[in-house]
Amino acid sequence: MSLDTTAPHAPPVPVQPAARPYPHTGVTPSGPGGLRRSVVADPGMCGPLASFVARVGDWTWDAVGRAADLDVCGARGADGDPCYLSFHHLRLRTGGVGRDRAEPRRVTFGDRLDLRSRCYDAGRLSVLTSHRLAFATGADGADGTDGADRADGADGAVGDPDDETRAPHPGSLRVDVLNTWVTRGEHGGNAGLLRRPPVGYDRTLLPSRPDALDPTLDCRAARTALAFPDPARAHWPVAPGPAAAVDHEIDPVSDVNGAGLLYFATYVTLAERALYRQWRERGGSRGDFAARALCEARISYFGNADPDTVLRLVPVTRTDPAEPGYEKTDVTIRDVTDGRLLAVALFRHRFPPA
Ligand code: KGJ
Repeated sequence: MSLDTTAPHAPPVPVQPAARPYPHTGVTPSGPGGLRRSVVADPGMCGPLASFVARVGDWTWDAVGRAADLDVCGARGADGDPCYLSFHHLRLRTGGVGRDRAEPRRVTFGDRLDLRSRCYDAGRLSVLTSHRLAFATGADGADGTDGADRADGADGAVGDPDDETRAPHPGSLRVDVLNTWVTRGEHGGNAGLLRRPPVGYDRTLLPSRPDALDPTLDCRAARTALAFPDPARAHWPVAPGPAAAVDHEIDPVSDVNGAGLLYFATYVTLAERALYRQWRERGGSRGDFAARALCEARISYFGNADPDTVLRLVPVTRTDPAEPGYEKTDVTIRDVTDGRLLAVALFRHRFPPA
């Protein structure tokens, strides 16, 4: 035990030693295509939503590599060219209400998290990975559970098809990610990626994706309607204020990944930045923007772009007429030069948390 010496005039306050180390990268297999991972949140995955999403991306590649028994980072096609397990669709949903909502931004240094992931064969060279993440309350589940129960609920095992479309439980969040194997076309560059399997990829090692987890129809609709289908909120009016299109020149300092592609998490950063700028132009404060609770974030990736490209982001925000602090924003990302659609994103926020 050590003593707090920062307040010399106050009686010494005993400081408890930090909990004993948690298995930082503890990973155990969990049924077909599945794994369970113990995580201690480190600075690299905390703060910006995109940092958290980037970590989910790393977990996804690792999970697929284990499930399909493949070196995902070193994958190459029959011609020897690199193949990338590209991010095609990502949907993050948070469980809980008010300040107890399990939001990525609530994750802070040292949090113990319990991750359950399962990879599914999603056809056409695609893999769907479903992640469920719960805040654990002690190194070994000091609340009397082992943390995993909190991720999945007591009433459904991971992999139970009946369970797969469930919204996340209070205290947990889920992220469903669709990845597709791609390579660069014969002219190189990022604009015309092609579907291509790497040598050694055996989709039969993965269980089949439950139909309810298939995002294809929604993504196809989003591509034409520039918003994901959402009949329950179709009556929400567009919030008054400027459309606030934001142009962004792809920044080689921060936007490009180690393979020279526009990083999938960068799309999230740019879309959120467009949202923030529009919020400010509507008169919202910095503090209020940060105080909003994220209910859902979703993005479909339709194309990539070369580093000299200028992107145009257009956010359209709608407000719940029955609860003015409840908003959703659809964001499109295009190549300014030819108008090519690169992505459609969605964010749903509640403010103030209730
Ligand atoms: N999500 C789900 N389904 C989709 C999506 C999507 N985003 N887009 C299209 N689909 C569905 C369509 O509805 C079609 O369904 C089918 O997929 C083929 O679409 O009508 P159906 O056949 O039933 P499409 O557009 O014809 O596919 P392709 O032309 O073959 O293009 C697929 C690509 C994956 C090549 C293309 O969508 C693409 O380039 N997407 C961008 C991927 C990307 O750049 N991601 C971020 C890059 N970075 C990373 O991934 C990484 C690893 N990183 O670290 O940054």
